[in-house]
Amino acid sequence: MKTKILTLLKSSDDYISGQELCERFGVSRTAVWKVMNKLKEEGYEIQSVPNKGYRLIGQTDILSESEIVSELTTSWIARPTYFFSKTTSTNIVAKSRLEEDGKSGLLVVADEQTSGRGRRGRGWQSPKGQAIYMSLALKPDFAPEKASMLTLVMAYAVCLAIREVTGLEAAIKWPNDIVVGKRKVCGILTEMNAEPDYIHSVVIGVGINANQTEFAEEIRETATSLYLESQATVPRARLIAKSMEHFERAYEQFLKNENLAFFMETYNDLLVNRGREVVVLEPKGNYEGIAEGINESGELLVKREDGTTTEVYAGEVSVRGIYGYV
Ligand code: BT5
Repeated sequence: MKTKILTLLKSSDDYISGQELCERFGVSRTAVWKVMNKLKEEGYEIQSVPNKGYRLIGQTDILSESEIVSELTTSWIARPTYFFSKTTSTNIVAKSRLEEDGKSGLLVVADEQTSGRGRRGRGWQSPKGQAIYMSLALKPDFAPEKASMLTLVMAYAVCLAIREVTGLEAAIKWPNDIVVGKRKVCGILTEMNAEPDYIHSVVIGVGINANQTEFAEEIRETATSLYLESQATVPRARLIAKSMEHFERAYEQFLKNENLAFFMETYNDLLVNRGREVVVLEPKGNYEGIAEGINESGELLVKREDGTTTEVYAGEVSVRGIYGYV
């Protein structure tokens, strides 16, 4: 009921009377009053005026299950959403929730991570109260080798959501980063539990630097936050909800043909690497070339000096700009 009342308060510019809330939700005045107190405890500013009712004032960055759900417009992605004020890694929690008989599409969000993870054993700095840490767990029935495309679908969705919510010109750094200017604002880690021909679970973890004002020494040169770039506090719950909305739309398209042909052009327009010299860091050795964009399998096409084009598979490599991170 708290989420329903919050959603109603958010959609109304005017006061909503206690009587109306009681009738609409079939509860007592005391119950409504208790919900209002809970919301105030969570940080919402709620005006209550005798004979008029309740009104929500101000826009704050509150991260809670109710706040996220009150912003959600998806039909099955991020339903349910589980929120934790602190966790080890949302990827770990999402995987175990799904495998303990959870629903495909469940989302785990945290306000802080104690062991945030990057790819291949790297870490993800996850301070409290400033950023977004979320993991979407899916149980798809396509072949395991297709799962790496989900990283690209998520990068696309989050990039569109960042643009929509902040107005910043966010771009995708293939395959798993989003950058603003030349610095990283988001990293994505897709992990899969599969047999050779069967996926048990895929977890797509997303870390977004929303409102940090500073970064640790070792990433100061390459990281930034949406707040630092726009000088405006980002409503994290809204950004989460918008990302999920774009993901749901794109994922349903993806499922039709199990390839990325449907968004290839728009994706390539958002690609920061396009037309740039890149170094491909492969386990077998590095090479350079010009990144031309992705193909419908999500591979990055890199034109080599000898005129040949290599299709780089997202699962195995990193790509750097020739003079630095981008
Ligand atoms: C990534 O790895 O970029 C994937 C990050 C995924 C984080 C999310 S948060 C929710 C979910 N739960 C998790 O435990 N993880 C996911 P990679 O491409 O390997 O980049 C990692 C590197 O980025 C590190 O080695 C640092 O150099 C740098 N880094 C660490 N924290 C950062 C931050 N907050 N912002 C920007 N760069 C960061």
